[in-house]
Formats: sequence, structure tokens, C-alpha cells
Amino acid sequence: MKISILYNVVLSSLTIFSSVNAQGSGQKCSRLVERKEIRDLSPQEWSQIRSVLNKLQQDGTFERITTLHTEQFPIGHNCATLFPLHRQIVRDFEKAGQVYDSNFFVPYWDAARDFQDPANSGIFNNNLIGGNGNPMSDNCVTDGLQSKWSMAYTTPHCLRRVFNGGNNSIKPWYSPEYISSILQTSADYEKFREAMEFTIHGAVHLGFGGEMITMQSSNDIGFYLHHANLDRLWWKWQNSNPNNLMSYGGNNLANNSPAKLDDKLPGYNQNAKNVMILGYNDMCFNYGDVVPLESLRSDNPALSNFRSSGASSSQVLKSGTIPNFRLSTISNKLRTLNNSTLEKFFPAIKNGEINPNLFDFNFGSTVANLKNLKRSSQKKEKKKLPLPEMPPDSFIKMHNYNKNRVKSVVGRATEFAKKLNEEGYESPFW
Ligand SMILES: [Cu+2]
Repeated sequence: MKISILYNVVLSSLTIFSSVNAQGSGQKCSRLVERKEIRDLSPQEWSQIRSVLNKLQQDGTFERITTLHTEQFPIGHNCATLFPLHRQIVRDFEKAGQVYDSNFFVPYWDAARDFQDPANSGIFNNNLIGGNGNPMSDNCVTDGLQSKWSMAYTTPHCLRRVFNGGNNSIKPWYSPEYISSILQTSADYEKFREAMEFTIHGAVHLGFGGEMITMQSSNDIGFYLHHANLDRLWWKWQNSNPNNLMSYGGNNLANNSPAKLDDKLPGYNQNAKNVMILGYNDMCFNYGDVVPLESLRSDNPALSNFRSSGASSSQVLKSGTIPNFRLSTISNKLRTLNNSTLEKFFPAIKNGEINPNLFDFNFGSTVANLKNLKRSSQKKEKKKLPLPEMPPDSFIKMHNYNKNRVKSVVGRATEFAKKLNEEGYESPFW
């Protein structure tokens, strides 16, 4: 109990960080909105957000951003710009909404939580974003937020979805355990980008099908929920280690040269560097379950009871002061894995590091009004992790992915699932 109180103190002291400026990240925001998981919204919050989304459809924002996303697609995916460009796109969309309601924010969908049976996620309910398209009527989505909308780009049409699992189901995708493993084992930006882009990023697009597997994916509100979540995970990774905060690299496909922080983001008068740190420049938003490195610093008053003089932030992280969310339960389960498995996939657990940014075991808020929206509570008998699949060739081709790179990333994810299954691990997220 004491631990969780401290944690709240840490969260509410987000504004304490200050040395980011010293890294040249620019102007601090005077005000931030906090992006919440869509199931953590109260019905009132969702209804306010929904009314802004309706306006963003009417005023052409969906069309504008989808045009941009389509035109910049070849240099905004399959390369370094993936994360900063989509951070900028989601923020652009959010700012357009704030014209109507200054409290507007883009919710995120923690899709990994629904890994075993995504189509049964509460987000697909009629009162949120609606479900699968209707195969009898051109795969148009006939319920939820966008059922009455005509998407303008490229030519007027209904929003389409074609869930990829048959029978209105979506194929299982990547678990919170695997996302956590990516957070713990990606040594640099390029590794993190590939590990995410070829797994959960693609799997969610493919699961929706329809619009979401085209370059016009941003016509589907699911795009924004999903990309806000990917952005949250990037921000987690950035804040899991001081070296990650400004880490950037790989290719810049716009000029076929090594990516640099001052590269322009496709379609925007903005460089990558300007979007790296949330809370600065235009990036006036945050995520409640990411603890900024700066607030984990040993000179943060919230940690004063625990700091030992001169402790580095990583020492503070290791000292056990940043609690535990559901980490203790879950990581106790994981701790029973073989040492070699831990070393390979969960080095933070093996080393006793409890930085919450190294885990995607969303500990959520206490407000969970929409949480009980599961369409059915199917209890599966086997709690095995699903074995990932390669994305179809059409998807690989559309993104111009190197198939061998995708194979290698998906291969690692497959090895992960097999190992945990072999060792008798059962996911508590079922
Ligand atoms: Cu995209």
C-alpha cells in the first residue's frame, strides 16, 4: 500500500524534470494532456472525445491526415522515421481536436492486453469504435463511431474492416510479455523499431484488415488508438535507460542515408529531434504509465526517502523504490522461467531491475468504467502463448520490407512463445 502511494507521488511529480532542456530539446510545454487507455475513460470522457472526433471527420482532418499518410507512406515506414513521424501525426490530429476542446486527447489502445482474442476486446463495441465490416455490404463497418461516416480519401467510401481470423475473429497477436521483452532487449533505436514494426505494429493493422491494411489506414480511428499505443511504448523504451532517450538511427529513406536527429519528418516542417521528448515543443502530452527518467532521478524529492546520496538514476531504479504495479505477481511467474530464458528475453527480471518502463503490464488507473465491456468472457483452458505468423507477402510488399529481416524478427518472437510454453508459463492476461 505504502508503495502504491509513493508511486502516485512519483506520477504527480512529472513536472519536476528539468534537465531535458540541457539536451537541447527546446521549449517546455506550459500544459500537457494525459493520454489514457481507452478502457480507462469514463463514459463522459468518451462522449466528449467522440463529439470531437465527429468534428474532425466533418472538418476534413481525417482526409487531410490520410492524404499525408498515403503520400509519405514509402518514407515513413520501414525506416527510422516510423516512430517520430507517427508521433507527429497523432499529435497533429490531437491538436486539430483541441481546437474544439482544449482537453481533447487521443486515447491509446493497449492492444497487447487483448492478444489472445482481439476481436472480443471491448473497443469493438457499438458504443466505441464498432466491429468488423459487413461482408454482405462491401465490408462496411455498420456500428460504432464511424458507421455513418463517408471517408473522403481517396474517393468517398464507407469505412471498411475485414477481420483476419475468419468468423468475425482476429488472429491472436503479441502478448504483454513479448512487448515487455522487446522493451528489455532492444539495445538501440533501430532494433527497437524493427522489433515493434514487424510484430505488434503489423499484427494490429492486419487484424483489422480493410482500410487498416492500406496506405489509407488513418481513415480508421483504430489507427490513432494503435499508434498512440505504439508511441507510448516507444516513450517507455526511451525512458527505460538514459541512453535510449535520444537514441535514433537506421536509415533515412528520404535521402538514402543514415538517419539523424535533424532529419526532417516526411510531410511536416519538423525534425525528428523536436518530437523526441514529450512535454517539449509541440509534444504537449504524456502517458500516465510511463515514468519519465527525469522523475526517477535521485534528486527528485518524491524519492527523497529512498535516495542514497549520489545515487544514479539507474541505482534508484534498482533500489526497489519504484513499485510494483502488477509487476510483482507477473514477474514472480516469469521468474520461474529457466535462467537462460530470462537472460535472453527478460534481462531486467534476471537482474532485479524494476523500472516500470521495462514492462508493459499496464497497471492502469482505478477508474475503469469501460473495462467491463468485454463482449464475452471466454475462459480458455490453455493459456499458452500463440505462435506468431509471418505477415502476408502483400503486406511485406506494400511496406517494401526486407523479408529476411521480418523473418528474423518474427522468428525470435516465435522462439519466445515456444520457450515460455515449453517451460509451462501461463499468461495472467487471459
Ligand atoms: Cu503509418
